Amino acid sequence: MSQQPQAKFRSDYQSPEFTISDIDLVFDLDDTNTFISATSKVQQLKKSTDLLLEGEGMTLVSLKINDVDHDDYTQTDTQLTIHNVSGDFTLAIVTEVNPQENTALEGLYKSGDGFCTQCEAEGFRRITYYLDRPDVLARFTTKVIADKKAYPHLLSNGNRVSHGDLDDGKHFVHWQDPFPKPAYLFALVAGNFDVLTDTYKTKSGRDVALEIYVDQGNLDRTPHAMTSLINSMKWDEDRFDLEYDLDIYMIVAVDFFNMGAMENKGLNVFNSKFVLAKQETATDTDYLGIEAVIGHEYFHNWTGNRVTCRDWFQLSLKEGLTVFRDQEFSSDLGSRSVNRINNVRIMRGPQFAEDASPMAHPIRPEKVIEMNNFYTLTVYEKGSEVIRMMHTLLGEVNFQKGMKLYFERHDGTAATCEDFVLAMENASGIDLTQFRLWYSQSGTPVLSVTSEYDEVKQEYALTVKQHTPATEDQTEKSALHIPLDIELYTRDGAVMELRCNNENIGNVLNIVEEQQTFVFQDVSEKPVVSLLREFSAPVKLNYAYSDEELIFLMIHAKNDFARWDAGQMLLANYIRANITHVQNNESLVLPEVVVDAFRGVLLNAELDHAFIAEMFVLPNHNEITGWFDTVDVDAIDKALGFIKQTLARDLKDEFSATYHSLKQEIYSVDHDAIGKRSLRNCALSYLAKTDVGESLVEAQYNSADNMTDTMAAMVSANSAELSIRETLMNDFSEKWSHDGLVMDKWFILQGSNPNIEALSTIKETMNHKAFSLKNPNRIRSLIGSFAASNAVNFHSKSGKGYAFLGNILLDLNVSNPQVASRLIDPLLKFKKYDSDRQTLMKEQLQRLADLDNLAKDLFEKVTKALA
Ligand code: B3K
Ligand code: ZN
Repeated sequence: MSQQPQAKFRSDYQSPEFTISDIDLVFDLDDTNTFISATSKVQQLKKSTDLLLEGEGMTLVSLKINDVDHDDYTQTDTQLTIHNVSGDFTLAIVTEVNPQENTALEGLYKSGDGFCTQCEAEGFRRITYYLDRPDVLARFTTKVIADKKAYPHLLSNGNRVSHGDLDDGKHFVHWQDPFPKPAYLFALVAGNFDVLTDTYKTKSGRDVALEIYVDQGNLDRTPHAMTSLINSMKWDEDRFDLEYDLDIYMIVAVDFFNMGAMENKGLNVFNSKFVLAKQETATDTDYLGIEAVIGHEYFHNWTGNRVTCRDWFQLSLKEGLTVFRDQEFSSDLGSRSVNRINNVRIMRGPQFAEDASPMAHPIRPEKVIEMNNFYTLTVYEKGSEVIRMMHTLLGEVNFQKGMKLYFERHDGTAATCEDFVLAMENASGIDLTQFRLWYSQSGTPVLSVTSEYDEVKQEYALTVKQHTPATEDQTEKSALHIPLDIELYTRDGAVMELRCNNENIGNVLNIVEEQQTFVFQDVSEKPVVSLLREFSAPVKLNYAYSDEELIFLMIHAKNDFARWDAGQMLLANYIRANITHVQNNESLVLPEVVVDAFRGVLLNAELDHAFIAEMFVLPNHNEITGWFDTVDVDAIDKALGFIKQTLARDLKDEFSATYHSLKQEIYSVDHDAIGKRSLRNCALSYLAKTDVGESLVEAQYNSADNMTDTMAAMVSANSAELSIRETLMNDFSEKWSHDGLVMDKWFILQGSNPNIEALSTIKETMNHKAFSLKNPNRIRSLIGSFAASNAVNFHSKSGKGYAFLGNILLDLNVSNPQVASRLIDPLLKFKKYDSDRQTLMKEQLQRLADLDNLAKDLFEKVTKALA
């Protein structure tokens, strides 16, 4: 390491010394020598006469102040300081960049044959020297010049104001964005696309042109994205009273993209994975993912773009809130319970794991070296849970009043998380003083609940203790304001009224102390309590439920989520017990009453198909890892395998009947059809573990007319290690090797192959013609799935899994540090494993730490982990 990367602290925030009100950009696009001229109106705001601009990885060609060459500046690798400037002036800078060589996919780069940009968080500084911070908002105009034949479409933010032909076969398009914006929302795209167009009439009657740009030949995979966009626009009007503001909304799908999508003003750039879908190529999960991500980016237009973040520490202001909005959108359009279940799985699995890792941070981080490292599950998903808790405490009406006030106060500006909470507080009159701690305290709180019934007094007492264990970033923790949603049931399954201090109360208890007791009156019999309904707070719950109580709740709880959660707790009890049995060489057990409870779910005709399928999804390896201080990888695997096998064996007839009764003759993607496929394929995954597995899986693969069913057959063959697996894998690869996006599904199966020879196959797979270490989707599919969801092989005692990942990380450290920094996460969690494994994992981290060109993305994580 030549120079150690420096951390920035939230507490050091200073408002800018200068600002920029307008910037005119001209791009002369070329694969290797692109010239960018940027002319900005600059205003001095404070005393300093040194204008400090950010900029990296480009050549400064010229610099003028008020049209005059200016050479009074100093330059480093990352900054340009222009001396002796004051008042209002015009700054004209010309820079040169090489998009072709930009494999980090930040700034301006080539994706396939086209050009595109990614500027969040700090990519604009790779295009020109600029005040690249979110609290500098400028009006942008952008003129894009490029060869007309190769790049017939030239796109940027805002409205197209002029276009025309130039010499040498070139042409230009001039764009103007009337809304002042921070540089991270800038975008440019150039290429030769097919376009799907439509229009949307807003509720005030304005027509908005909708355009979706995709690689040529992909038009038949765009209708679902368009429908999702139109649904998003309508939903935001109906639920949040928010209307779109420009005359055009464009989405471009690109194949080379570091994340899911980007909400650039009026010109979203998307990973093609979240745009392209048709029956033959996309699964139901893909369809739902597209709807969610299209919604998410669209909702950013208000929560992110109209009101942006003052500084990057406030990221959750836009991300937590926008995730909350997209979750609500998916829940309003589809199944609320299935959505909630899946969001909670992410919290309890990978988000809790992040809290327990060296990267633990509050949803509003205090200290950052590389901002891209903080686009995390904590900022996004836990951030959304924090918004959801406010929604729970305020109710929909007050919450919407809060939103309205927030926009009245902050539209067109850069705001803070505190601004948001204050708006919620002022609009509702509800005191959120203690609640604010959720923004600054990291870690997963643990709620330990005990209960006592007094038959004589007819009183039921719940004692709730909260404790947040220390995290690697923060040792001292205080009591949080936790909304705890509960319900009490009689033996017959009737809901009891909640009476405390002679008053009827609602379902949400306010936990604000380290220990609190709630005494409920007029409780005529010993109740069964349903706790943390809807996962009303992002906490771990400890309560000594008996099997009988959990089975009771699986049947009688009034909402689906509580029923599912009871099922999960019941399974958890036996997963834990069997892990211990494996370790003690005892025989494994799953009592008949438990199997019967699940049989009851499968046969319950009143339940939604999709919901039943969720009931049968066992907690995964990563979630279980979070239950222990030290993890026994092989014991978890055996315990999970045993439970799946036992349910499969004992419920074989029921699964079989379910499987055969849910066959659909005609394919459609409505929620009912998706639910049926989901349950049928869930049954298949269990039946794959029985003697009919090979034939059923083979028959389904051969007769499938859609990717959901094809993949379900392959996933079943993969996880049950059926002998048919090889045949199916070969057939699929022959059929789809021309299509990287479809092949990603196949790469995931290679990466997550439980067979003990998997790693050598994965290494061979890297030579597959559809694989490329340059493409983030391919890397994540093959290598990401191996490191993150192939526990037994990744954590092989030989250390070969770790070394393989280490080698890949050495490569990506140079070519794409952002992707490397996501991939490294499983290695950071070495403290969870036995000492031999710890040594092997740390060796790989040390190899990286020893590099003298370690990217700051990896530097931040590796140094934290090894500290
Ligand atoms: N705001 C972008 C994410 C940017 C990530 C930068 N490393 C997409 C989103 O959250 O909508
Ligand atoms: Zn977002």
